[in-house]
Amino acid sequence: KFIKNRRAAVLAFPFNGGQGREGVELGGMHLVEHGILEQLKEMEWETSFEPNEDIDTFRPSSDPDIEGLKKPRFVSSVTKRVAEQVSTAAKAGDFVVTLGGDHSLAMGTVSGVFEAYPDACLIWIDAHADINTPSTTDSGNMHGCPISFVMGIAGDIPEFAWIKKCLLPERLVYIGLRDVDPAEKKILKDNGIKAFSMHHVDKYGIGKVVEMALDHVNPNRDRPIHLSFDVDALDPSVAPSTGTPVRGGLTFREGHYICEALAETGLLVAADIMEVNPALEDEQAVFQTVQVGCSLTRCCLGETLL
Ligand code: HAR
Ligand code: MN
Ligand code: MN
Ligand code: MN
Repeated sequence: KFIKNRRAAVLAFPFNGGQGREGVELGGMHLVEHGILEQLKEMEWETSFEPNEDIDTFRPSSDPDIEGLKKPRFVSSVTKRVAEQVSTAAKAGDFVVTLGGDHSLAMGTVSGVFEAYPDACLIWIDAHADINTPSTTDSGNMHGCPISFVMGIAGDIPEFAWIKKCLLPERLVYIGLRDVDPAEKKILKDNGIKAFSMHHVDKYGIGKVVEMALDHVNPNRDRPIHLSFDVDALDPSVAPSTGTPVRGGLTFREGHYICEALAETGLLVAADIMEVNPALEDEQAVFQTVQVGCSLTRCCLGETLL
């Protein structure tokens, strides 16, 4: 009902400025080289593709830390561009697929989706909560902070003044968490944010967890859904080529089930596939990670097993 004309806008952002490891900027193009655009066409989606090859021109000549945040101006200018492209495509009724790049890009994808669909909800699949504020982050890496900015709890930083407080705590739900900083646990608790960790996946099974997650953020099944999928939510045996792998993650099927079940609602309007880093691990590991990135994307766009 939200997606018109079965058109998918695929946006790649070759960006690594939200964290410290080179190579994550190559993730999106690897999915494209692996054939994601042809695969979506095969599924009868009309596709457009924007590679954003000029992203390095957004890098400021000087970018000192702000409140401990690293490369803040670079992150801000790139994610502002992300937000513009995402909201334009979403307002046109396209399904928006954003290929990272690191997860700081979600400052832009969430801003863009909620600009087009203010009543949307956000389902965040990750080993990490990515909700650190400038005052709580230990690393200063902005891929650990995007949610605090779109939720309006990051404090007033002029360089990020373009970001609107667009995400209410009750419109966010997490699945897959297992490496959450103590200060982030407090933020989740203080804001009453719903989160299903790997403990809950073990306890209830992924089918029940997805149902409970939807019941929380989308009880009447009438809101548009934005899925932000960090491939490090998957177990490192499934998606090894990523910058911050954590043991004990989602299985191959659990990851795909989430995408299939959300596609099945008919409410999914945008999907981010983030943190694929083809510079990490061996050739076989990279192939496996890129391949799983492609198959998760296809599931988001409605691929089924039967
Ligand atoms: N919580 C840590 C930090 O803020 C690590 C988070 C980063 N890793 C990610 N994000 N890939 O999902 O630095
Ligand atoms: Mn390559
Ligand atoms: Mn993440
Ligand atoms: Mn993560």
